[in-house]
Amino acid sequence: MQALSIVELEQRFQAKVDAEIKIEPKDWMPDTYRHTLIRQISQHAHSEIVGMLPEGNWITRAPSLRRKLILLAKVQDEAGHGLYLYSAAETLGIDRETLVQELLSGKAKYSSIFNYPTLTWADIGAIGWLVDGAAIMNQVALCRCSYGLYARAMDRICKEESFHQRQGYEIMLVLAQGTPEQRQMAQDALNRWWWPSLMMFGPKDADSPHSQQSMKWKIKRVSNDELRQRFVDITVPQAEYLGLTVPDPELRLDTNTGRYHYGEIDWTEFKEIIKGNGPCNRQRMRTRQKAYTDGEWVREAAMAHSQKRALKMNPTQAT
Ligand code: BYC
Repeated sequence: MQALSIVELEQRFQAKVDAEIKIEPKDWMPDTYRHTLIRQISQHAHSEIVGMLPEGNWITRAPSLRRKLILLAKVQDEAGHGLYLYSAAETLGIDRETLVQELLSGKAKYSSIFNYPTLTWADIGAIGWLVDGAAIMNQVALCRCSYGLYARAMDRICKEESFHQRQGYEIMLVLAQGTPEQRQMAQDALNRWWWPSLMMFGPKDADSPHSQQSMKWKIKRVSNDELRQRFVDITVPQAEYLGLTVPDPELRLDTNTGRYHYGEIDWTEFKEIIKGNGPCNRQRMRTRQKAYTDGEWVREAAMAHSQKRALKMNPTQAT
């Protein structure tokens, strides 16, 4: 049988995507689809790993044993998501060490949100409520991603993220119903985390270089602006229930559409953060680099152990 040309292979591939048939690791796929997925999934994995740092900062200072246990579990979940996602990226033909080096050298991106500091305990509430809330909004759509492995990973991750969102909202609820100082802490955290949370969804659709192709390939199902709007529509009533004020003077409900109009995001701040100039970018990188160096002996020991085991199972491999 005559081999198919690249154009024919691409047509078949797109027909499969259009018919909602999942693409699996061993299926033929265009190189550009593969690279887009490696880029997105690895950025997502890095975000989970770097995302442990702002919250990890509060593990030793959680206000009670119960809060500490919950926070520990949440941060461990993020580590699990990161490892899970690195494995998903590896199925596309890239090895983990390369991905880790891209993060540590500053070449790879991770979510802008994790370059802001966690100044008070209320920030842990705001992260769970807003950051995990925004992450779920985005990731529920990714559960229908055309790459089957990523979609299935998202299914599981979303379940854990919804627990994270609930724990954050509950922290905010307790603070909002507490003393005037606690209410003020909750309001201050909302003031600082609101706009960075909206930036998590990425640039406006008109300025998003990858969206059009990713939507065609059904990697992305819903656009950056639409997800951001859905997040605002869901979150503003939650803030009202807490009795807190969203820090946006332009925010108003459009009674015709039932959707909120919100003010302009500071895109200059967003661009500076993703260029590496946010309040904590350098600190985050230093922490990851130190963790990598300090963990060298663990990796060596693990590799030696697995090589020894492999030899035991197959002694003919000995050189
Ligand atoms: N921050 O064309 P666009 C979590 C980049 S972690 C930094 O719209 P795309 C959690 C973008 O990468 C949740 N960079 O791109 C963990 C691209 O750069 P390159 C993280 C951003 O990929 C711990 C350029 O801007 N979630 O849940 O079509 C504790 C142009 O953008 C950002 C994910 O990673 C940003 N905010 O769409 C708590 C979800 N936004 O590659 C919670 C998976 C954009 O050209 N990722 N950029 O250099 C996605 O869904 C998509 O990648 C995005 C961007 C919607 C983020």
